[in-house]
Amino acid sequence: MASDPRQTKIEALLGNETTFRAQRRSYQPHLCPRLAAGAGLTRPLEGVDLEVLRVAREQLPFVSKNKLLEILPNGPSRPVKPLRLGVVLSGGPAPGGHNVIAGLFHAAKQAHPDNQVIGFLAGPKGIITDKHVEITGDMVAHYLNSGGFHMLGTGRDKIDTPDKMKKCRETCGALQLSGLVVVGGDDSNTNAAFLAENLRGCGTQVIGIPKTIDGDLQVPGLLQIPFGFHSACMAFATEVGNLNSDCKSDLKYWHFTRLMGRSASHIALEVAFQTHPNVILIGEEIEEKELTIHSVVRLIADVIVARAQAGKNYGTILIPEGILEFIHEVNVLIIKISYIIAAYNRTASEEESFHKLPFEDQVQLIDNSDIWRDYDSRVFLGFPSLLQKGLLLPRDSHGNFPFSLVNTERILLEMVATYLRKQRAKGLYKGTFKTQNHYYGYDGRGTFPTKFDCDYGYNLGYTAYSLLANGATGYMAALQDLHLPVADWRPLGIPLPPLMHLEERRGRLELVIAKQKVDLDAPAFKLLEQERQKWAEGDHYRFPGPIQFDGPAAATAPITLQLNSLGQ
Ligand code: FBP
Repeated sequence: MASDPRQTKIEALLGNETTFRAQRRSYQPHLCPRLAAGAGLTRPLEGVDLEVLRVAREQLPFVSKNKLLEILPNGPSRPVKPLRLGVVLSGGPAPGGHNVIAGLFHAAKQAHPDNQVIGFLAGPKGIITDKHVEITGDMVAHYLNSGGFHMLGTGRDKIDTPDKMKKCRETCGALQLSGLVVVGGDDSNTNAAFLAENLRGCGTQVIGIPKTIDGDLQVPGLLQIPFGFHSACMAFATEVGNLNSDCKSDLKYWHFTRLMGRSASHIALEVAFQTHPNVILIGEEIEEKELTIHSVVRLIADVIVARAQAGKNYGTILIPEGILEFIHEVNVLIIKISYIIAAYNRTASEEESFHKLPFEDQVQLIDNSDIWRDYDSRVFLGFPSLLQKGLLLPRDSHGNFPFSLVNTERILLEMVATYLRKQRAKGLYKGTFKTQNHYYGYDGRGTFPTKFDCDYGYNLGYTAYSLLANGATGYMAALQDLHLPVADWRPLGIPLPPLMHLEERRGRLELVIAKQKVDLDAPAFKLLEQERQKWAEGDHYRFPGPIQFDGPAAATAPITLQLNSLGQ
């Protein structure tokens, strides 16, 4: 029967496929020469001192002996027997994750057509409960160069009990996995280190992949940035550039914009270079200068007052999501409340657990704690109620504070408005203060990857395969010299234990991968210091536009990374 052209047209218009996504699939990511020929050879890379803490040596005695590895192109061909490898996506989604799987899959198939890749579903829980699928060439082709973690899903489960570890061992043993690739941020790579130590018995090697849009998984000199950061920043920069465009046209709104990034302010810094806002807060600077929340409010208000005097009652303000952690008096309360909640929940029944209690009872419980001082109460009660409620939110399974759920931009906006009212009463402010508040976070981490992240993810997948094929375990795959063209990237295996330190989590010190904060001595921040006064006073807005995949605008890398590679 001849097809109905009207129906065909309707199906095309209403179908799930988009031209954009279909077009993206045709791009074959570029590989650096050291990986292009296959698994390659690993050899220790001398000259870099990686120290391991005693506590890491005690908890991870086997993998603590790992030496930094570089990967060289293929040496003499070796017999290869088929391998079965597992991969898990872990933590928040980050654009480029599907290309890590594609790189791992293609490298495995290139080495041996019978090699298999197993994908665990919904994050680490998929390993614990053995929920998996076999990854096929069709799946890889379908998801290539696309955003999100749809192929397998993700989750934040911490493998933190002997029972969970035993279940992981059973799953890997039953599936006869010779390798497991954990794609994740600091907490997921912490999981990877402990898995590597504990899965030796069943013959499963473990490699971590540096992923997080937050950009805080870095190793100075070895790993400049994790994958996903560039794409998320470009998605946020598109939005902020559009706000710049609106406020420069309509001349009437102050846009208070919060950007994702749980702790460090790498995202805000990158988006600032991409868009040139009027105000940019950097958490690490606030911490160094020991600013209180009221001085942060004043810092914003001063720019608003100065611009009003010049007749400019509009502008854009960038607020990193993790800023509260860097404001000392707020962070002290976050740490104390985390401790009190964890201590209380250890003995409370499920029905009476902290977050089942009414707000007033929660405050009372905190007030009664031995570690809570009168001073803490005064600070807490002096905060706007939005912030008070935010500080009590449930911590995640790793003990992290949920910064993404606190409307910091609204809290600051309201505090700035109050301050400006007082300034107006004193005759010091005569402007109009009309505002909009925005949050960009989940949208950016679900965006399509930039070409940079497509290539980066793909090369990381190949690097992971190479490390596994060469017998490595307890390493993070990395590529050096990301500021250069792909042809100059150099694949590495960075041992996980030297990246670990002790960190306060749920009131206890835990051995975890350390987050890297914005380096205030690096060129990028120094250049921001030089530029921002000009951006505050004038309208030097930059409009980066949407992520491109073709033409010269597609060939970009993070600005901060490029500035930092210039040296002082
Ligand atoms: P990862 O470190 O796992 O990549 O996740 C980062 C992040 O997107 C943060 O920027 C954000 O604060 C947090 O996850 C949100 O977590 P959740 O997904 O639990 O809401």
